[in-house]
Order: sequence, then C-alpha cells, then structure tokens
Amino acid sequence: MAELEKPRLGVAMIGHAFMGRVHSQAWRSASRFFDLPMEPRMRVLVGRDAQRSKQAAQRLGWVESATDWRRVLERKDVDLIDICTPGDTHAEIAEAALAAGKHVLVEKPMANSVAEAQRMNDTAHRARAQGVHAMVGFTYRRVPALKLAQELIAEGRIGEVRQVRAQYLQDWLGDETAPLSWRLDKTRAGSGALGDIGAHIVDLTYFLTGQRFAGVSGMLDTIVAERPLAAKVAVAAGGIGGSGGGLGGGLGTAVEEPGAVGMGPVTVDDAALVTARLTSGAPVILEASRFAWGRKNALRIEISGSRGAVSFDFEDMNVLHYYDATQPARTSGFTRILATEPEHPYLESWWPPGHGLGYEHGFTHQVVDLVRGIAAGEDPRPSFEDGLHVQRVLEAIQHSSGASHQWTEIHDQER
Ligand code: SOE
Repeated sequence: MAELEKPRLGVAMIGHAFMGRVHSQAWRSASRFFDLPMEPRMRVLVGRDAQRSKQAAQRLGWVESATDWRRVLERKDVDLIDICTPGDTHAEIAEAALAAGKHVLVEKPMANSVAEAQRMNDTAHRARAQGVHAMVGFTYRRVPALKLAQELIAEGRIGEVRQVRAQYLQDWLGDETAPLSWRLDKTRAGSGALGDIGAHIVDLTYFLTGQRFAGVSGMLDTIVAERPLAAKVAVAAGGIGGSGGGLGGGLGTAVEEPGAVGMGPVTVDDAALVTARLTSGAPVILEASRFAWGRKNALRIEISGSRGAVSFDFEDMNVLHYYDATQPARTSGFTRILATEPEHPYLESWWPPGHGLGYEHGFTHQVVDLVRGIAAGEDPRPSFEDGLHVQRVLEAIQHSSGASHQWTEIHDQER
C-alpha cells in the first residue's frame, strides 16, 4: 500500500542497443531490490525505427515506444530522460531535456567535445536552480568492490595516494575483419578506445583518489586504418544508432550502412597510452585498448599509497585486493576481500554472502543513487561538472597526442 503512495518518476529512454538494454534492466530492477523514495515508471522507449523500437519496448519492459524524442519532451508524464545514444547526440538531447524541465541521465562520455560538455554543464547549472538534476553514467563507480576501494582510500587506509596505474583492455577489434561501426567513426563517437573505455579509468582515478587531473601526456594509435563496411549484417537493436552492438551484446557487430560494400576508414584511436599527474602531483599511468587479445573487459586499477594499496580487476569484479603496509612483513600480503557481505556498499539489498553480482548491477545502483539524489534535491555524482572534467582530460590527451606527446595542463574553471 505504502508503495503506491510514493511519488512517481516517469522515465523515457532514448536508444535501445547495448546501453539501452542494460539501462532497461536497471530501471526494471532498482525499486524491486532497493527502497526508493520515488517509484520509477518506464513510460516510453525512443528509437529511430518505429517497428524495431516497438519490439524493443515490449521486450525490455517499456509501456510505449516512440520515434521523436522532441515530442516525448513535451509529455507531462515524463520526468526524466535517459540518453543511451552515441556521443554526437548527447549535447542536443540533454540540453533540450533540461530546458524542458526533465532530469537527465546521460551515458558516458558525456559529450564529444569540451565545448559541448561545457554547454551541457551550464544548462544543468541553470536547471538545478529549478530543481532539475543531471548525472553522467560512469557506472563503474557503483561496482561494490570499487566503491569499497573509494571508501578505504577516503578513510586514509592506504595513506596518501602516491601512484595510480590503470588499464582498460578489450579485444573485440583485434580481428582486422571486424566491421566498421559507429564506435569507429569520430563524428559519432568523438574518439575510440580513449572515450569509450579510457573515459572510465579517467573517471575512476578521479573518483577513487578524490583528485582531479592536473596534466597529461598522451599517445593515441590507430592500429587498423580501414575495415569492411559489412553490408549483410543486420542492425539488431539500433535506437538512435544505439549505444552498443547487436542483440547478443557484441560490440563489434553494429553496421551503419546496410547495403554498403568495400572498406571504410577508421577515424578514431584503437589504443591510448597516457602518463599524467593528479593535482597533488601523484603520477598516473593509463592504457586503453580494444586490441588486447584475451582481455574481454579487463578494467584494472591499482592505487599505491604511503601506507598500503588497493587493486581491482573487473574480470574478477566481486573482489578487491587490499594491502596494509603497516602489518609485519613476515605475514603481510594483499588481502582478497570478497565484497559480497551486507556490510559492503549496495550489498544489503542483494544475495547472501558469496553469491556475487555482475555487470548489470552497477547500472541498477546508478538508478538507485540517481532516484535518491533527485528525491533529496541534489545532483547525484558524477554530475555534469564531474563529466566536464573527464572531457577536459580526454581532450587534453588528444591534443597532446597530436602535438608529439607534449605535456598538456588541465585547467578547471570552478563556478
Ligand atoms: C558503458 O559504460 C561502456 O563504457 C560501453 O560504452 C563500453 O563500450 C563498454 O565496453 C564498457 O561500458
């Protein structure tokens, strides 16, 4: 009974490929597992193609489908727009949604350029004064083991941060016959491995250490310059280009131009290598690659401090390794913490200890924090301000790479 009295939060989602599917799962599950102050209602799914959007809406649990996101912004029963489309559409949709008084969740990276991200942040700042909130979908912040790492670092359990080393490795482009997709097109994706997966380790470094980046030196490489246009592969779950691959969730299978033959240019980076410094001066080394054979989704981050270290690998995502350097050398070593106890972040609502969570749970936690933030009248983190910082780091890396790896400072103008 009490459930029915909760205020409703009408949601519209744009795009229904990889990201749309996992976001739908999050909207479906959040209030079933967590006690939320508002009840999300999955009102409408928006995609380019009417038939495919209708099918996707039915399959993913949305009441209706639509093809014109602008019309959806006019609906009184829609309070929040969840943007799961390629990066080139983020700024336009987010700005229009915020101006129409709708809360916004936008997939990462927030935009394709600093100029766009800056505009989005300005719009979000104005919207906040009207009680309208915005958030960027850096979902890995909500993996329990990584949230635990952030808490341990904030509690001083590794002392002062001295060094960060992070990698995000995948291998779906290792095969040079893998077809072109929007993720390999600079005008749509903004960048390649850098923005798609490198953005996550930039954000995680910022989140875990609590420090922004002060400067970077970057090297971007395009390893395979041309790929097949792949005429015959159908686009399985598009949305507005969708934020991901086909129905099976593959990242490399989406095709932009059915009927096309021959080869097309890859206009983004395949791999990014970066050295950087945080505002404290602590050095950082980052690597993002979609050519790392055998590494399917290896997001690894290790932070060494003056009194210990934390270490994480998404391929073993329920585990955090913690090293306490104050322990006697004779018995010291990394402690393997299985972050599945009710005492661990977000775990109070899930399974008994040891039963583990998966990729999709981070997205459910993202919805939980977003809804709680909206109800409390706060911008949940990562805010558009946070997303803008990440965008500045990405652009500085691109600039540095194009200028013979020149050291490039990052200047955040605080409001
Ligand atoms: C979404 O958070 C995302 O960054 C995808 O866009 C990437 O392609 C995926 O591999 C990691 O997660």
